[in-house]
Amino acid sequence: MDINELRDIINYHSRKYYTEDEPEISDFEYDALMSELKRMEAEDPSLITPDSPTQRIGGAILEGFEEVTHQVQMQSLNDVFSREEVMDFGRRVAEAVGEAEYVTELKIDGLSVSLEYRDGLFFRGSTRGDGNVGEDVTENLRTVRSIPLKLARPLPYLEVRGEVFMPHKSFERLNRLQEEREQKPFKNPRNAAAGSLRQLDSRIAAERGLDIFVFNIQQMEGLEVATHSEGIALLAELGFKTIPIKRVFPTIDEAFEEVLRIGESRGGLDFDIDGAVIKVNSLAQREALGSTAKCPRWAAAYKFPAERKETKLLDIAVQVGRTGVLTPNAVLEPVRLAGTTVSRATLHNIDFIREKDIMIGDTVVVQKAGDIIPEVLDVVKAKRDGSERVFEMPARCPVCGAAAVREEGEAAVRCTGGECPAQLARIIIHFAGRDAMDIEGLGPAVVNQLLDRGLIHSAADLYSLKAEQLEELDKMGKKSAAKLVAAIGRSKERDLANLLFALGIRHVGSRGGRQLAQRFRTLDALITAPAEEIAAVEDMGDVTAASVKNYFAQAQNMDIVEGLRRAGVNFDCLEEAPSEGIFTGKIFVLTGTLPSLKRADAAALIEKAGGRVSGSVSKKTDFVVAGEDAGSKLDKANALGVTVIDEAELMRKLGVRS
Ligand code: 3BD
Repeated sequence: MDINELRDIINYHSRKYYTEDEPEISDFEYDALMSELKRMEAEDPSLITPDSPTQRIGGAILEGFEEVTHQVQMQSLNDVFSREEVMDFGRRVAEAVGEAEYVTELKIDGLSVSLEYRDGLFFRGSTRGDGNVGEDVTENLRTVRSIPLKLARPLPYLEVRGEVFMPHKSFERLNRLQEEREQKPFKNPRNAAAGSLRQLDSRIAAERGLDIFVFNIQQMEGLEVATHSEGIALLAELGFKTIPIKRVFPTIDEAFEEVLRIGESRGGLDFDIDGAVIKVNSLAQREALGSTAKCPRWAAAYKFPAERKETKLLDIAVQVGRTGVLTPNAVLEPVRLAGTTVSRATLHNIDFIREKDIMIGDTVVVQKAGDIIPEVLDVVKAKRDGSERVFEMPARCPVCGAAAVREEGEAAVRCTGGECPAQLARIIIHFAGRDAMDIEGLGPAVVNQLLDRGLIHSAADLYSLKAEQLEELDKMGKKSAAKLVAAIGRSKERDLANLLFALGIRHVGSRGGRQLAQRFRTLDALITAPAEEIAAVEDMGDVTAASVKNYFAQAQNMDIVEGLRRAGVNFDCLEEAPSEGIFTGKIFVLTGTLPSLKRADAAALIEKAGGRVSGSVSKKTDFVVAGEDAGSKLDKANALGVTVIDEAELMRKLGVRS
């Protein structure tokens, strides 16, 4: 088959599946077509086109996001909270333009983005930012399957606006994965979508299952429409997943009735909405109504109140979290709330319980707002019958029995047991993680068994495990036991950067581990380094420095370090020291378009001379290299008094004649 034909066929089925939710072929058939396309493109990469469905899996890794100045401002919406306010809105419209037709839309709880197409091809996607300047997130948006890379008709230019969101299904899968990787779960789908859109590595964004509803034409060349509903119909025809518009309402009262219906049915949706938007349909009337500073006068957003219910607080269960924090959780008589049955809710911390005077047996008010996790809001004291009991936070960790203490100025009560199984499992799973020691096959199931059977008491003990011991574990055969022993052995060769991250020092992430390794070169040099020297390293500060010092000051941590040393774990930075040159120790930020150098080339030149290129301007930045259309990074540099130079100046410093 001709490659163009194949691509069109896949794009057609992709649209059927992701945009219209009406697949015509099975996943299996779809995958087979994709494999064939990948094979053909691999054979001759010159056949890859920007609208190829293979270009949606991500791959580009950015240093930071470029700024995008929106040609048409991305406006805000006026919020209304009651029937009266909606009617006031309708009256103001009628006074200005007479009778008007309305449409009612769901208000998706996501993030607003702009999508731009030139000659029918998607060329840029950006966040709303402050409405005037946003960030270029094209690479991440390209991975959203419901965004067409090529329009059904090649308009010269089109800019549309839509709301990117994470469907509940994707959100639940993501948080399951976060848990498996021992990473903090996202609080709600909105935060998860925001985090995904701001990934510098688009492969991560690609895996997050984002979706979009397009709701506005910002600019269009080559076609005209007279009403919003026509505009939305046109966008659907062009291949977008559009915000559903049921019908046009001849009066504001009827539009508001639809708002109430939306509110009642919202529990049944696979995504979060936080309200409904009422809009005037005629574009001529919109023009006549105009805008205030930020909001059009022709639209109003009705915010739904968060759903709340009363139920009985049966008990308070204390959980030991992954960081050793003891959290009180409400055990509730199950209630239906915003579409799900709720039997657990957070009580935050002991201060909250005391402040609200909440007792076990009380009737409490629970709320499920934007967040998936319900919370106890308040107590209904009038419903007490005298059988209620005061709750006390346990003085000992319910898992290991070690003292549970509350640090000065913190609301959290923490388990102090350095060997608390609840924490130890977490620490060791983290130690084995991909960015840490990368021990494949050492997941939660294995770690828990090793701890339960007393085969290990710390990460250092992993290195004395024998294949015969591992074979005894559930679901572990001879082969996987041998593999695991080999993986543990290989981890001894990991870089100091990975080891530092693996140790789980508070505030030291994988990036921080790398910075520390690069700077101090050996673990022993870091252990003896004064706090000021640590704080001076890029990405570090006083808090991290104190945390590093504190970590190595603890006897049980040094026991682990010594255990690792005895096991033969590498304590050195293997990565080459950054090249020495006139820019050694200097941090650069690139912004705007340089006259002749590509960004990557400028970065390479700087790094070759020993400098580092960072994505954002801070007090630690030494030079900002600014080109044409430099935006907020330049402003920030000026505000912080950072030296700003141009390409010519950079070349002079490098001793290159231009
Ligand atoms: C939605 C503005 C107008 C084009 C301005 C009328 C405020 C977020 O589903 N229509 C929608 C949705 C949002 C919209 C407009 N229609 N603006 C709309 C919207 N169906 N969510 N928004 N937004 C989008 C915002 N975002 C961040 C910060 C401040 N405002």
